Amino acid sequence: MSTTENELRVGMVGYAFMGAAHSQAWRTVNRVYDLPARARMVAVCGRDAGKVAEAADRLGWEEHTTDWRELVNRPDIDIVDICTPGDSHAEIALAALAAGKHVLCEKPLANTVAEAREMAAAAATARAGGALSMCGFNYRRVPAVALMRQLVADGRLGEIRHVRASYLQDWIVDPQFPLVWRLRKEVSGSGALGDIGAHIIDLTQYVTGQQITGVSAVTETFVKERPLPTESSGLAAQADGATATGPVTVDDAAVFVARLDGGALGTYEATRFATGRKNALRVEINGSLGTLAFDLERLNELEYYDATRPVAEQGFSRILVTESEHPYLSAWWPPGHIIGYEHSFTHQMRDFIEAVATGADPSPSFAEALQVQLVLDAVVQSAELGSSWTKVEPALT
Ligand code: 4PW
Repeated sequence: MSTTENELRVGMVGYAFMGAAHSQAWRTVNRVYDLPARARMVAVCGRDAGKVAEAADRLGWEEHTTDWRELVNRPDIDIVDICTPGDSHAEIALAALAAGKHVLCEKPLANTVAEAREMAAAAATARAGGALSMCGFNYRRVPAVALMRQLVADGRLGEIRHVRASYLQDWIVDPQFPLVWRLRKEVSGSGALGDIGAHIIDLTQYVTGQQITGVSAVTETFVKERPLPTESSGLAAQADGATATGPVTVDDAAVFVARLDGGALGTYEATRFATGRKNALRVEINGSLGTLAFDLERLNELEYYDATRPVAEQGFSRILVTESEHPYLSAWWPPGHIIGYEHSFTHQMRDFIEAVATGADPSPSFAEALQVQLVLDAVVQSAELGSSWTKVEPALT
């Protein structure tokens, strides 16, 4: 561990939505968890000098810079946290790994399989020199999801038959919603598929321990042209009021069926056109002995149907995942006190700090995130070929 007095000095690149979520987590993690090292928020990086200075002040970073290369090469930085759009993940991560830094990179790992492969290979090389890396699939760290995985691993569902996952949003239903970076392939790689579909791919594979081996997919771009955005625009952006428009170059929705290597069948739906659904991620697993279901809009709960109980007593029960016996929760509030979206990021930092401080391999590794990228790629290929069955390429070739 390359720390100063058990301190892990963090440099973060990007300070918008994910940067704010990560900052909150870095600020909170030391206060909640008793860890072998403390995170120190040394510097944040962004392209605009004025905005990054303001962000550093607001989010709690000691310093700010506009030069990410300088940041990743600073000797007083141990961890590089990448919260930029996907088009810069590979370049920053490769430079940081080459500089011997531990790297946390937002999902999806990259915009292409080629980039993801290069990143996974660099991560393996850097690992030999002691630098660790992890991809930020934060929903793995929701306690109810971690409990779901434990129950499946304990055999409580028996043989897994069905994996049913959807991630539904509606923030671009209005055709006047502007052409933000998430709608431009050259910046984001893909649309709903990579942004939210990647989460349910990772989550279902994490919970079941099974990997997707093949898919048949359809994708659609419902609104093909949109007004250009104002300079700063995120999930709640405004059009700039002018009449200029540009083409949407990503999918608005992706739907696919899949086979998993443990024999389960999967159905997946990722869309930004589910009117009324704001951030609705749902995963249901049906097994020979029972069913478990998770709904992000009720993230402190897990639905459980135990088919081994006497028939007269069967029925769905609601496990309140709020107790200190549950994953991550013993450090938080007294029993029964709920948590929210942002806690998943604090748990992510907890796990990454723990791994770096003890030298254990964090998960999801870049290799695991590459496998998700290969599924995304198979979905794109299948849709392009008219939903033809497309095998997921193996991560190791
Ligand atoms: O990672 C995802 C984002 O890009 C998030 O989990 C939800 O979808 C919220 O915004 C987008």
